[in-house]
Amino acid sequence: MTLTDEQLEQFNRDGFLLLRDFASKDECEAILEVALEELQAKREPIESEGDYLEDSSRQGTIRRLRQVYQRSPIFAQWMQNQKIRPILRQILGETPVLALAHHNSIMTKMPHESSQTCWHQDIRYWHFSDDNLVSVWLALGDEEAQNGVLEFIPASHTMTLAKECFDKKLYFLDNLANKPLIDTKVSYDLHQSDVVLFHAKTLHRANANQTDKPKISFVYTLRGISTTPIEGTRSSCSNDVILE
Ligand SMILES: O=C(O)CCC(=O)C(=O)O
Repeated sequence: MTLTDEQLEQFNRDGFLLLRDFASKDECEAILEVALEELQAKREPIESEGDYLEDSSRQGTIRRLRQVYQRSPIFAQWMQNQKIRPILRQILGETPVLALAHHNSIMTKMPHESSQTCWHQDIRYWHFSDDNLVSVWLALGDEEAQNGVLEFIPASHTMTLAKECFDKKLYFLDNLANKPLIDTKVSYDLHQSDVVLFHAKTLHRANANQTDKPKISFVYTLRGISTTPIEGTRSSCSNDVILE
């Protein structure tokens, strides 16, 4: 499967693209089954809401199962699936490589105990030779404003944003100066099997989960083969996988 010229143009213009019903129901259910087992067992490596918020009372609330490629062939299969490879090649303009040091995760938003994710660009804490990186988000259930669906700022991946627009942790400030840009935000309700592709520089955020049901999603990142991790940084700490 490949993107139409219009879809590719849309990705390049907006920095994100929705592919409805991209995965099969069987793929999603198989991923969900293993994800629920891993979540139930609280199998490390995990990022908790406590780590994230620097709040020890939320230490037990899982935010992300990390390094999922290495956990189960079911996860690895999804990340290596053949259907998406031509699309990734179109977007990256060259051979895609799984960049396993970062988004290689089952993401959750747990009811009542999750937090909002503030506006950010993923690239802020990544270290690569350039920013030719794209993430693949797979919805494993319904995602909407109430449980924390992703919101994006169109074209933010192409913008030069002043340092003053960000706080110390490099979150894009939700303030008056940034409001005109934030007001352009876009999001789509997602359903199981929907995929969203987004560029590593696209500003995005998500609400806390205000429903009674966990929201569970899969996210992984690819780099173009000539985009290399900087030696000695966290981005270089993985054996990345070339998808020929
Ligand atoms: O909290 C979320 O669901 C958003 C995840 C996200 O933006 C990220 O991990 O970069």
